[in-house]
Amino acid sequence: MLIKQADDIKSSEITDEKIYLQRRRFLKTTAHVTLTAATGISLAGISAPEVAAALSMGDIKPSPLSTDEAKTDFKDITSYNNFYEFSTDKEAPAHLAKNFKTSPWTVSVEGEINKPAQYQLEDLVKPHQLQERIYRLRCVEAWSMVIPWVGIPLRDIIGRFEPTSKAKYVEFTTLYDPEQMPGQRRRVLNWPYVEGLRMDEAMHPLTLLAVGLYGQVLPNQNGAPLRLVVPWKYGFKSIKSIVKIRFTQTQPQTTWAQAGPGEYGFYANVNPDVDHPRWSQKRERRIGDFFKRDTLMLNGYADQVASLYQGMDPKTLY
Ligand SMILES: Nc1nc2c(c(=O)[nH]1)N[C@H]1C(S)=C(S)[C@@H](COP(=O)(O)O)O[C@H]1N2
Ligand SMILES: [Mo]
Repeated sequence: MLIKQADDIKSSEITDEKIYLQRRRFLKTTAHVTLTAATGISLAGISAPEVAAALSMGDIKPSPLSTDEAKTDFKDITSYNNFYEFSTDKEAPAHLAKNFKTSPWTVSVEGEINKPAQYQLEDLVKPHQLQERIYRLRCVEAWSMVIPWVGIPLRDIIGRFEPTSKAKYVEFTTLYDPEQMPGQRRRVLNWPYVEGLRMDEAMHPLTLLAVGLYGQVLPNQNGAPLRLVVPWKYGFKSIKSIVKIRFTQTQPQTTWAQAGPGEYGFYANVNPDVDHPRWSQKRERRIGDFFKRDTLMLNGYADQVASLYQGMDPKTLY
């Protein structure tokens, strides 16, 4: 197997990287810590400050692209999940993904690029690039959350792969491992889960590759160790546990568009004026709220991304 050498890492980054690795390792070996920290009950033998230090990813720069809306509770973000590889039940992934093995993690980068390679996660994501981005996430099922992600803009790593002029789309694939992912033993979806973006969407400054949330390593149920976040699109575009990134000339065949071509399109832009065939998309329930609220055009990111879709009919290219 060809492993990409971390030849372009400056020595100052190595220390950061070590700390990041140590924290990943620590979290892996103490599966209960995350929940413990969230509930405020300390683990036997580990003091509260030690837990806090272990969970913290260090100095993560807050991004000006964050929303200042109230964040959804950590407990809700990590116990109400859509992760069909584990279960179609929203409470189940938190339990079923507990022992999911996320280290070592290799991402295969392929297709229309000059530098195809198998990257170790630590070679793709440099700790000094990490930022906190607080984004709204709007699920196609009409609920939403506000999540403080830790990640790096996808565009910051795409450049290193040197896409050729033929690269028009980027396709992402989730791990296929029915031994570890019990939901994959049933054909509820066409496994592995595949998602895709047009190149300009992938290169947009808002598009994030997340490795954490609430200042700590991504919980397994939220798509550890590497997950896409595209805040102006319905949640299903934000693919979890990515093992492959492929640059293509033609539009990728995405899992949800295959499962229901009349219901889930390739673009999946949040649009209150385009109903799902079986329900309205005008309003949404923010998890933790009692009353529903209006869904915003492009999930509130229209100023930044509406220009990407100029001249496209949102009803046919949904
Ligand atoms: N591989 C994979 N990625 C996935 C999903 C999934 O089932 N499998 N569900 C999607 C859907 S429908 C949503 S709304 C979000 C939910 O992310 P969260 O559980 O971190 O809130 O993940 C998306 N990414
Ligand atoms: Mo979703």
